[in-house]
Amino acid sequence: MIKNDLLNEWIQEIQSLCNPDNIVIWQGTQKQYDELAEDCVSTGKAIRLNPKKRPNSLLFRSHPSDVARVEKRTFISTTKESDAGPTNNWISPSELKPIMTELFRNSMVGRTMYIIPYSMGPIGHEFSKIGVEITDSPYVVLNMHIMTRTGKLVIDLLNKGETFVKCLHSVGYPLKPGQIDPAWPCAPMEEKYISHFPEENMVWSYGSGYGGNALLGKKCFALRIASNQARNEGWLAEHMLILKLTDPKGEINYVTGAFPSACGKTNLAMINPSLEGWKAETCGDDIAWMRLKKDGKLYAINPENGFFGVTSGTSEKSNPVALATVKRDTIFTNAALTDDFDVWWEDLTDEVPVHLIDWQGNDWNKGSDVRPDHPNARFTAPLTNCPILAKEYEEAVPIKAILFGGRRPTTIPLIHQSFNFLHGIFIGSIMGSQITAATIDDNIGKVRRDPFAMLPFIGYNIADYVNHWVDIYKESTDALLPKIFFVNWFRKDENNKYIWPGFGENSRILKWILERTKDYANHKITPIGYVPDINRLDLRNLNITKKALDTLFKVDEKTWLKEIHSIEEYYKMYKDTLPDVLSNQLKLLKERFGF
Ligand code: GTP
Ligand code: SPV
Ligand code: MN
Repeated sequence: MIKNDLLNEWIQEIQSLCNPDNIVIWQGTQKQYDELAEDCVSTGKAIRLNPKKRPNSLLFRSHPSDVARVEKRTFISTTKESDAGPTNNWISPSELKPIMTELFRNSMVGRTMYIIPYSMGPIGHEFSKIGVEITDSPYVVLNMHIMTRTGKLVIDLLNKGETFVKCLHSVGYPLKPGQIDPAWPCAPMEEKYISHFPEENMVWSYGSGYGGNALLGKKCFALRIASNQARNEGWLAEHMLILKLTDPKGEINYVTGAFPSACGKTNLAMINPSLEGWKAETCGDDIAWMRLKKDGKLYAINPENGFFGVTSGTSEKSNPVALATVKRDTIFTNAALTDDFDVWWEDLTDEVPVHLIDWQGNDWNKGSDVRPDHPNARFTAPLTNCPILAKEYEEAVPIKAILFGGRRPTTIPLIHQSFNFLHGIFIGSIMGSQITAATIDDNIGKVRRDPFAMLPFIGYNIADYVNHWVDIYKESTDALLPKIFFVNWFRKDENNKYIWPGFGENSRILKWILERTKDYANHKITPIGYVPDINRLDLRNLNITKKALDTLFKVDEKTWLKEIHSIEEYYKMYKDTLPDVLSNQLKLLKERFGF
């Protein structure tokens, strides 16, 4: 039993509402993990992978309707609609709570209810916060065990009366007596609700078992609820990787990067630099909690304890570090299964296997026109499996540069730097990117604005969010704050092929960025910001044509005139709440172009 009155009252309330058969408190031990994993295998929910090839690893297959986050069914429930703002789905708590209460009523009949106390951030760290997830999904329990810090030390904090974020989750599939449980129970789309009540630091998630919909410590708490807490408490909760870089002279710098879902955070966080003498180490790959310290610098920490990474595109060539990370102790979701009980996904090997079992459990033969893995198939692996995990991964580290980025086949150069922090906020606000398979959407591939890579994750009004960045700026100075950059690894040529080789070659751009943080004269001035002077970019041993380079760094007036019109259209969503910083910066941009 946990000795925390608030928690116990809540557990009792949920128990009588959801009516589970059993209750288990997650103690976070390896033994408990192994037993639950075995239980999932013996009940057909998971497949144990070949222990000789991939020790202690499982494969889960989700229901075909439940394969990614569902933004249409994600809600910010505040008393006032204006507190959710123009980018969020809003329902008032007084309307939403009765609907969801009826869904949760008896939703855990025939199931076990797990109580998972967890810490986002190292247990007891000044940046960290506690959450408790109640769930009826053993898949969620196993994943939360890897993705967060669970166990006795967290329970000790709760025993001392520590406050916590209440996270309630049910797959929404109660079992009648004798009814057989499907491998991946979930509710139909229109019954799914991923709901946030920031006024109560509470999350209610019903009907989905997948990723960010269900592992509530991740996007729901560490971004949507935490962004709210961050605004109230004067810090930032961001969708960012944290990377440690050591240059050939031994100088250490840390950078963060905000790219939308499935746009390269994990890959940059695990970069294997092609530039000789450079060393990269991972601090975090998806979320950064950042605070100004007394020295005026911005410090970042990774609140997570694991990786929930995209498998697609991950190979020995593109990301050997990720492959080493998932060698063991890993949960795979929606990858294909090989004949010798290992996993396979698109691009893993040049040689495509002759026969596989696809992610839906069907036979698959080489040459088939459907892919055997799901495009949003994922791995869940502990941070400590990462061979290049930075020794400071449990510390807050000072950030020299913030990279924004997205998938833009046209318009945006490979790299440009903002003139200053406020201009950087503008660049963050206009970020665009192609929609990826990380969310269920009919428009995959279409470019949409995804400000700060936070469109689906800002837990409050976007105008207040932008102004909060300005408030952070006002607490410090340009000289001390990180320099802000925009990268685009995804520019395409007329044959629809990526122009830039990406991955390890991105180290060339990182080198230029760190030089810029020291004001080296390695740049050219353009109306949108500083771009590299090609002669000062380290392109040694890189096979790239002059034509490709020209395209990668081109700031084309006609294209930008269109882009500016598109930004003006987009900013209309703010109505009369457009932050001054954005209208000022847009005006300056037009002046620089002479438009
Ligand atoms: P989330 O976990 O959804 O937040 O995604 P992420 O931002 O961590 O993206 P991730 O690093 O997993 O990359 C997503 C996809 O983009 C993978 O298929 C990668 O192989 C591909 N990718 C990553 N970096 C690059 C790059 O530099 N160039 C190219 N062409 N593809 C990349
Ligand atoms: C993302 O979509 O940004 C992810 C995967 O990191 S999920 O945890 O499902 O949100
Ligand atoms: Mn992400």
